[in-house]
Amino acid sequence: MSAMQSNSSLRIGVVCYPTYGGSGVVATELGLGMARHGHEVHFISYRQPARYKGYKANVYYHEVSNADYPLFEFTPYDTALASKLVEVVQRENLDLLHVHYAIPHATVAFMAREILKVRGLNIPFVTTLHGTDITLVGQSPNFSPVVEFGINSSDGVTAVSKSLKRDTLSNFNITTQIDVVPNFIDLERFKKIDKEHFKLAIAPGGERILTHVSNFRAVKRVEDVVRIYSKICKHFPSKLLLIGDGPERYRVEELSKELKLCDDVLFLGKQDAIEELLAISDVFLMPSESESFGLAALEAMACQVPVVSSNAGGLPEVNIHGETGFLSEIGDIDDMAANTLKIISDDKILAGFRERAYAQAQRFDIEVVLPAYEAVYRKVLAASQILA
Ligand code: GMT
Repeated sequence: MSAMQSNSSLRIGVVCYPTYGGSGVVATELGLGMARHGHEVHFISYRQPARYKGYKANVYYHEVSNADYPLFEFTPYDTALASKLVEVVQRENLDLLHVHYAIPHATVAFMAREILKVRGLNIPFVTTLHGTDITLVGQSPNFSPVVEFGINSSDGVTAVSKSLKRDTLSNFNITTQIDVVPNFIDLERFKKIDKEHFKLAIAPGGERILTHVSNFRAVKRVEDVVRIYSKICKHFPSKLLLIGDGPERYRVEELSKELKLCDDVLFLGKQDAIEELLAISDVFLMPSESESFGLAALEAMACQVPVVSSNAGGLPEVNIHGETGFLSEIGDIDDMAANTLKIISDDKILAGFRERAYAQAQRFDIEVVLPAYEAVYRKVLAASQILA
């Protein structure tokens, strides 16, 4: 049976960053979902993806070794990855590659595809654009011509929101079709669970719990989170949980000290069981400068936590103003604080926001979104077999 037929299982190579970043999480959860749907999935990266733990049927991992040599001041990872792709595609007889985050994965996949062509093999690749590869890093003159080439050379391109598609079309000279396939959520894992004892330990006086999860990069504006909280806690008893780690953490800790909030702001660092912390949260704060989708906000909503966010990028496609939470202009901390107070000041109002946040999260159920990726794979395979 040919791989383009709608019921045949595929052998898919997945290239991603293995870290806790959004693109790595989406790549891993999607790969694992595809494996559950009967496809054979091969992760190819420099480390085992953080969300891929333990044995899973139909899932394999191939490590790219970082060949060190005294001549190299910068180890050529792109070359090592392309060589690994060539090796794995041939040995495992893969049908297609799906690369997440354009830099450098799209051009590396292009390189592998061209090498394999010379060897008589036809292997198409799909590139998923995630956000900062387009809106931030990809804009740099150090990368932009290569990013544009990588996108245009892909056999299929997906973007995680309409907003990211618009940004891609306006920032690059794009000659290929971009399909929008949103981020998704596993509602079996991210759900409201009873963690009352946990809540009591953090907020013994019944205070409301506000939560922020990110990689603490400047684009997340974590300082705004603390400033928003400093306004809220004057009006309503509450605690702030800051989850994650990254370059801005030190500055944010300093700011909390300066604002004398240390007793009520808890820095929890990187956490695996985010859903347990979301289960005790009342509002999720996401004041990002730029956010192609906002996967962390979707995870919160799946746990019935309303979201107070900026209106950056794709956030309005996820967080519906006045329904699942509120949107404000980037940097408008007064408005974000006022909106949070509107939600937390009344049990009934909070319950309504919780309900609607959960209903919205259900629209992004992995079981709804995964077939859209499968459709992109079939389309790309069909086109490449016609061209071959
Ligand atoms: O949030 C980050 O900075 C990590 C980044 C990534 O690519 O690893 O996340 C991006 O991809 C996520 C998954 O598609 C999106 O949900 C995030 O909104 C996006 N981040 C930004 O656009 C800043």
